Amino acid sequence: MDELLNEALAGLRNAADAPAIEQWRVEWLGRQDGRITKLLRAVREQPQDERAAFGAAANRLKQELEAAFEGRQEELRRSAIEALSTTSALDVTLPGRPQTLGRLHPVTQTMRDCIKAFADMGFRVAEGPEVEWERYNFDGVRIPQDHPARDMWDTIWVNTLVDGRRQMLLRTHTSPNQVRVMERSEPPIRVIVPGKCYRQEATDATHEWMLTQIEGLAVDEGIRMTDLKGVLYEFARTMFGSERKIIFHHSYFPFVEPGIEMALDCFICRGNDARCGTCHGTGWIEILGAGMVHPEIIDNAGYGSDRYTGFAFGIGIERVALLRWGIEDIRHFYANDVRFLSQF
Ligand code: FA5
Repeated sequence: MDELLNEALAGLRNAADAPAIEQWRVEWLGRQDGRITKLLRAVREQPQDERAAFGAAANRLKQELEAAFEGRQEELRRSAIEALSTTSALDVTLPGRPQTLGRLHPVTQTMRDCIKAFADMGFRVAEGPEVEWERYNFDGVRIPQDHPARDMWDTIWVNTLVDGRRQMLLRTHTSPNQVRVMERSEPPIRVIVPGKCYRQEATDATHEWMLTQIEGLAVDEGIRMTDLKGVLYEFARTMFGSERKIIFHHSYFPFVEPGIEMALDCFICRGNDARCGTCHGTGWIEILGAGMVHPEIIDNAGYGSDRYTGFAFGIGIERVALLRWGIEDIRHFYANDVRFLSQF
């Protein structure tokens, strides 16, 4: 057995790589035909009085070889790594590159917070298509062809012709969903519709060609302007706290009567810089348009404007995000610069 041990250990020392020690393992410790396995089987054939001693010695030998095998295996593994670090381009001592965790885009975060604010006031969420029909985006909200109000929204049209002319566009606002929601539901309605809109827009600090809006619509008996103002006040308080100043201006949109805009005080110049790129010297940053749904739209839905009234609003989510974090230029949002995005 001593001879066997020496022979086996010498063989193991000569095995210089993984295939070689595997071959050694099969030769010596292999379960079927390994030499030690055979030796253990031979215990039975020994004379009665030598059997116990033979068996014990054979087991000891097996254990010694198993331990030697594991040691050699580890030795080879380590020297293979060391060899790599000196002979190849792979430097195994370099620390790993940390995987940075992603997060939600600041506009998405703001969108979700806005949705939550309205959901808490009883609005449910609906959706509508980004590629929209002209008749929903414009005609359905009282902006027929050749009406000058179409110029308020510089439209990106889809080139496909329907009945010989372009009738599809990238929606310029979420307002077509006022009509879509009324088409498929009955009052009382309290709904918000979030989503992307597109305009052929010369970009500046507060204008992008892709923007995100949340449309709001409430239709019921007895809804009044004070309800609209209350909802918008509550929304502004939730998003900006009670310290920020809010102002309502009169405004014009063909689908509401009367129409208003809501603005917040300019966080950049506080109204003190006539050349401020964010508020243009007005001291106010507009975040939404709103008003009482035009009676004609309520009638077109078949509800009857003698009985039902409603309010609608369209909020610019990028503007809300600008205001809540004091960001000076809307174009940062879609420039894909991680140094900017990772701050939120
Ligand atoms: C509208 O889009 C109307 N549909 C809003 C409305 C809805 C009025 C319901 C009445 C009733 P306006 O074009 O003003 O209106 O846009 C609404 C808001 O979207 C603006 O207050 C602003 O916050 C945001 N917005 C508009 N254009 C841009 C732009 N180019 N980039 C970023 N935000 C914009």
